[in-house]
Amino acid sequence: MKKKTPGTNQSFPEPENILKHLTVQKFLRQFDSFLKKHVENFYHPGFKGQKLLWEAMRYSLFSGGKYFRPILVFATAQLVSIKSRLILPWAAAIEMIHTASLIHDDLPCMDNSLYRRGKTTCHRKFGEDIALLAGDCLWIEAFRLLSLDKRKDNTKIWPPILCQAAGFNGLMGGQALDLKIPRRPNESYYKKMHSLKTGALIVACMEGVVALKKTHTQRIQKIRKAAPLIGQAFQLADDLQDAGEKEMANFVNTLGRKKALKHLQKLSNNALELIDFDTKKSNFLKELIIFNQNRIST
Ligand code: GRG
Repeated sequence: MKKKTPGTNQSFPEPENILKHLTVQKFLRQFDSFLKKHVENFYHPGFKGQKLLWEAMRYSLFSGGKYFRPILVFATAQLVSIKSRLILPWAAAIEMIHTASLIHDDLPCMDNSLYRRGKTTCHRKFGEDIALLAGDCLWIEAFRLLSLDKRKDNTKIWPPILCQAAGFNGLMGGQALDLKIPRRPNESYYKKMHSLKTGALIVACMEGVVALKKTHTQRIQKIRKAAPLIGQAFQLADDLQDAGEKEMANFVNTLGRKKALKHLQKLSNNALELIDFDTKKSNFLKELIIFNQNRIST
């Protein structure tokens, strides 16, 4: 079924249910068992502390996240014709870093959240000490996983991309900006914070795939340009969803829902235009961008 995307003259596949595609279902099955197998390997029976740590990591990793980032890795791999099994370690490492950041974000010294993904947060279930370690351990194990990849080139290509996305100029720097947010942040403050806190890891999802091609074709350049737009659009959609539910300082509450919606539409359309190659391979990434835009009811 085709649908006209609001604000464009282009027609893209209807993203009613992103998971309906058999190829995505197959990828998610592969991804889930790959991630589970990797995590099972840590298990060390007999000692309570390590057992709890392992349970806390599993509890948070497999707690019903959308897997937007692994799906984005897969969609990018489709676009540049890389087999999905080759990018499983990358998708898994990204999801581990993402989950680590959520565990830490929920801690009493940060957001002090009670629930995550509709379940009790990791620190309330396992204690703050074990939750802190579970977050730490997940991000260290993400890098170990990448270092185990059989293709030696990948073990050199991936870690710097992930360091950039998770560190000072990524998740952690963005979280610091969020913790010390001024009383009246302006638009550029939000843009900077979003691009680090959320955008950096989303950009990394795509960069870790296109970097394997080792080429700089016009197409690859366009995908690289689209990546930060998708990252910003994802955070904006998240803020738009939160704005109705929570009394909090965010882009939407500060600048107004109308402006935020317009901005989301512009970012999504620009990203769609950049990847509008005349090939079936780009359809899935397009659907993912529209899926994100449609998370919001206007
Ligand atoms: C330990 C790597 C590490 C980082 C510590 C705490 C921190 C620094 C960063 C937090 C960054 C953060 C919470 C960003 C928010 C990103 C975001 C929009 C999360 C929601 O993502 P979804 O909707 O969640 O994909 P699900 O639950 O579906 O996975």
